[in-house]
Amino acid sequence: MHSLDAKGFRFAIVASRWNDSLVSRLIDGARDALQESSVDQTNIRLFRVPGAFEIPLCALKAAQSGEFDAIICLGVIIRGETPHFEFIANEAAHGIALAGMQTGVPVLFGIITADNVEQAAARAGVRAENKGFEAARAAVELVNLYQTRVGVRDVER
Ligand code: DLZ
Repeated sequence: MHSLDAKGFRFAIVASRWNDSLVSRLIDGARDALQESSVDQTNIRLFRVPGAFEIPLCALKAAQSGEFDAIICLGVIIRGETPHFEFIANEAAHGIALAGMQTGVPVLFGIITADNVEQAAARAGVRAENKGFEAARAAVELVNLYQTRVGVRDVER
């Protein structure tokens, strides 16, 4: 595990409301990871969308705004009895990748895709067992790698 700091960088969390009790745990995990990397609470904005299908557009708009150095996408998609799961999961993954490629802003995939609630809950635990924590750690690594706001870091330290 790296111990990078991300002080001065700004993050958006885009989180869906479906399976909210689990998504809330992902949001907590992401906030924990950012806090551990010295990110100020005021530099974290949370946007909520109805379901995972709606995450990509919100992520794209956040990335296009120029207000954020990375976007962390969080959601929980649980397989049901219809092909809904495949459509939603595929579009969410594809749209999130596209948002990053179109804007050059790192857009992280912190979406659990699980066969059932138990599987999903196991991925919404603590630290390394939490997809939100994991995605936020990756975001911290990437903002350091790309230094999106070259110069600002030095001034703020
Ligand atoms: C409709 C739907 C279903 C069946 N399952 C999920 C899910 O497990 N996780 C999730 O985030 N969203 C789900 N949705 C909602 C869709 O993502 C979307 O919000 C609606 O189809 C409206 O566009």
